[in-house]
Amino acid sequence: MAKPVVAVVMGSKSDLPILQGAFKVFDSFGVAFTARVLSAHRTPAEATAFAASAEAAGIKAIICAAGMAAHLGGVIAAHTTLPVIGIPVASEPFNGLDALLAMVQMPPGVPVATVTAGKAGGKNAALYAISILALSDPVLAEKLKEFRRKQAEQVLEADAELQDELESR
Ligand code: RP5
Repeated sequence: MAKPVVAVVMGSKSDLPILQGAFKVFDSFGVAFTARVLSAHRTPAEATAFAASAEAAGIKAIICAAGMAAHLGGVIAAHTTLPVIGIPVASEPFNGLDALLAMVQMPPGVPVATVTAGKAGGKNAALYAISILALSDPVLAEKLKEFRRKQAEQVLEADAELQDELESR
């Protein structure tokens, strides 16, 4: 098994469905990752110890998914200078607005890069982490460009399909 270069941290195992998209993206790009359930509130000592040791363990970016009073990204970012990417997770009663506001209100000096809320956030957080890794990895950079090319192709194919459907009405 390759040494993980990205860490995915979730505040609760209930956040896992959001992160399956991230795991899929990392697998398709061949990026080794580790994933942990660590909570800013329920296991603060373990969360901070993990953040403090991540850089020495070879981690280059940390993704944090959390809902409700989503302090996980902030707490992790407070204990490392690695890039931290936050995914706001929706929960009752405020549907993720609570987590989004918690993440985008980091005080100046300790940034958390907050991506799309919810399921799309899992995918985007992984792609963002890959774009960070790609700065010093030309093979990964080329894979990322290829991913964008394919994605554009799929949209153009869908558009052509729609034009055919409209013409044959
Ligand atoms: C947060 O509280 C977690 O990230 C999760 O989104 C939310 C609810 O956690 P559970 O009650 O499902 O464990 O810390």
